[in-house]
Amino acid sequence: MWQTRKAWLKDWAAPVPEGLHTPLQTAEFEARQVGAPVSFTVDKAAGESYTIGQAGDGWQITGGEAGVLYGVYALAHGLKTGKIPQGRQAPFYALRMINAWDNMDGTVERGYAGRSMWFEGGAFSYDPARIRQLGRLLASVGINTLCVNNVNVHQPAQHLVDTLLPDLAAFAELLRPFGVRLMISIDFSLPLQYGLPTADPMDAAVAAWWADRARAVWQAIPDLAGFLVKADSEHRPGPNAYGRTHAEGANMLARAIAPYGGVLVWRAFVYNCMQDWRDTKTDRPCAAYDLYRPLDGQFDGNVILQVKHGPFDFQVREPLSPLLLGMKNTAMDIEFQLAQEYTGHQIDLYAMPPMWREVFDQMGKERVRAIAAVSNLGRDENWVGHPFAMLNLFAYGRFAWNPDEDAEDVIRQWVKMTYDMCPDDENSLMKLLLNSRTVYEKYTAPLGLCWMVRPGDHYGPSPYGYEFDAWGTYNRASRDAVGIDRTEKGTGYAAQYPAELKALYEDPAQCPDEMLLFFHRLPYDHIMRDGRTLIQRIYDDHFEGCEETERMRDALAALSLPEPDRTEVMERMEMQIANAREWRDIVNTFFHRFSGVDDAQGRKIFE
Ligand code: GCW
Repeated sequence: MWQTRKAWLKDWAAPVPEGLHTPLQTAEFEARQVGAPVSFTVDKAAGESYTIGQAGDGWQITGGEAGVLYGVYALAHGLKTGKIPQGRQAPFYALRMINAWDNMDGTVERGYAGRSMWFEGGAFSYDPARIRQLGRLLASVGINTLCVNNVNVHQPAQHLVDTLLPDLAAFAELLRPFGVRLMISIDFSLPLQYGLPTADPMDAAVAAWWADRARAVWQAIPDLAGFLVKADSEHRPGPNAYGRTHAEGANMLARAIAPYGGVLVWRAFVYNCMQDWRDTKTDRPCAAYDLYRPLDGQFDGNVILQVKHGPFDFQVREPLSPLLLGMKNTAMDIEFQLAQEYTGHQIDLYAMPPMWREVFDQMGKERVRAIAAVSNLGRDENWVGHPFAMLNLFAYGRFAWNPDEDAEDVIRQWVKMTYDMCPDDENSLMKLLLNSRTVYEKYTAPLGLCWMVRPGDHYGPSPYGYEFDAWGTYNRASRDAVGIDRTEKGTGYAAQYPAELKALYEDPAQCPDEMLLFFHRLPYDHIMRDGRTLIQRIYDDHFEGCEETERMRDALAALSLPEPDRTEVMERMEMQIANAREWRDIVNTFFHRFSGVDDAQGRKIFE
């Protein structure tokens, strides 16, 4: 049988027994492992919040039904890290979601940790003990909602709203004692599969059909959180086919589920994926703002517009999506991707907290009403493929609860809770993780240029792989220059930002280096703020990034990591070094061939 053997769950390795039905029962069970007496007072009105106090030689936790469970995990974590939360603790976002991209055939779209934990062969198929462990895993970092199926809804997942409802309900029951509610992704055109001639959202029969489905769904799972929809995006059906707006499409569904308290999460990841690369006017990052900004204020109260944090698609470096700053009258949530699709496939190290800190600092936590992240979990024994990839799930939970978290502090907490190491080792691992994103960024796509990955699987370099394709993903590198002018003189993208940011991005002398080629098309001899030329900076970053991966290996080898983590980590580190070399050599050769400029330091660039 599968067992938890590490992560911060290492103290919680005992199986979770059957027969727990409520978060309070789970809290009482978990409390037995704290090592001191814990008593609970449940005050329903307190919801997810809790307070931890000392009581004699033990502890007293007061909170709402889910709150006491969060409280017991916080207590256990606090005993381990030396930081027990003081005063009343409440989550900043009420809806803290994981979006699984699990398909019912058992595959996971962009999954790097094995097959689905709950689907196989077109059906629900799981080890209940592991699903209970999953509940504990999610609850222990405060995640309260799990969308179980891929936003690309393939058959038979369409039947989650009818014949699969009993199975879905049984699955929901397993996670309920952990305060985790389910959500499902639905296909906008579903009525067509059921004999209706149209899926037009303004058609009364369509609306009635959805209302009827919603009734059946919530009858089976009264606490279902809602529906998640990817519509008119990457060939998915949507309201556009009927000449309707996304507000009309979303509101029709929202009204069907409103009587049951359901939320309709509508993804804003919409762009022309059939672009002609010859067309230099259309600019994919503009797409979402152009589409949704005019609809601001038109969405019903239970619609949440889910916006990816950047305007492209989870690239190594992107500016904040301007939609997140521009929609003032629409409830939104921000979507992150824990699955490392463009950030190293859970082979290369890429700790996300520094990125999230930047996002929240720029956006302001109040701009969104909820938070979602694409899952990095799978059937692998260690859940996430790379033992350190667990940090991202842990940290996501922390930021979802409190978006004011400090990146370094969260990483340090995870290290402390995961490994028993001496303070020097703890520090060294924390620093390595904190820096891992910068290293990855250096050896991959330079200065905010996106899409230099291998098409399809998105691992490894292919600087021109997406250049003559239909996805709106171009760097337009030539003999003289590289990048796309997204200022007002160019595609106009920068104008989607508030004035101050627009001014910053429009001016190459002020634009942050890491975003320079996202906003500007520049010649290779452009002088950067530090005096280096653009081409030299590209070479330097690639050589340095690659050298840094070798230093990371040495630092990791010196740590007292337990097995099997040590072996897994070191094996993946070798793969990361090989990947970094490939990136370095291909990207440097690519730009050397175009520019004809040699490296000022005479390092090896292949012909
Ligand atoms: O980046 C793309 C991924 C697709 C994904 C899509 C999305 C689920 O490559 O695999 O589809 O984003 O977010 O909808």
